[in-house]
Amino acid sequence: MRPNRAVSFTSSDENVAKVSEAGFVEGVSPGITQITVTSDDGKISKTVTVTVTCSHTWNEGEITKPATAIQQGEKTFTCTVCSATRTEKVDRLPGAELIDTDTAKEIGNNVYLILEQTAAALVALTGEDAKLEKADGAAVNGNEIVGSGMTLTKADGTKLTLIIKGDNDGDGMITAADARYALRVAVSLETPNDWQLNASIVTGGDKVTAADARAILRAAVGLEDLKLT
Ligand SMILES: [Ca+2]
Repeated sequence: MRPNRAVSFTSSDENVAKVSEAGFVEGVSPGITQITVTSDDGKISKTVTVTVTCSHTWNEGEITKPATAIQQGEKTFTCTVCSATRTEKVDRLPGAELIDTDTAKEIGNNVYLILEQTAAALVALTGEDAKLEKADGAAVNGNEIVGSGMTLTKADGTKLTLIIKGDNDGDGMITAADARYALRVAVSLETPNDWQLNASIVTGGDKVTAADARAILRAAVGLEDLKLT
């Protein structure tokens, strides 16, 4: 009887899978490799394709999109073995219940409201321990309309700066005075702070222009509703 023919095994990519002298295949990392068995005299050769998959060991993940009061955030997990990624949604921050997401959006800690609300109504929405202050730190009377620049502090300490689009003087109403101020900003006669700037930009972009002043004036006389930009 003839002894078994001697053969050797090779893997075309040992970073994907290795093969032992006896022909046992061991996966190394996800990918595709060719395992070839060749007789020592070189006359006979056979190749099979081996696909190595990863069962994934996820890391602790990192925040790739921070949650805000308006939008969910995103957390991305990376497999420590094969570097594949997956994402999970992160809950919105406290304060979201205040906001009609169809008519408001948030940038950073500034919450943009465009609905007129009294201070009492807003505080009632937020919780009885919420505190509403004017931009200068003065208390707000419950019957006052919420104005731009007011700070809403929730019971948990979350602070939100409220902005009513078009209301750049903080009285909660859109008037010719707001339009005039926007025009003065547009021609560099005034330097707005952050909330005044945000309240004045009503037609898009990142600068106050004459178009913003015009839109605010039209809103003041009821010709136009200001939309979030
Ligand atoms: Ca105003």
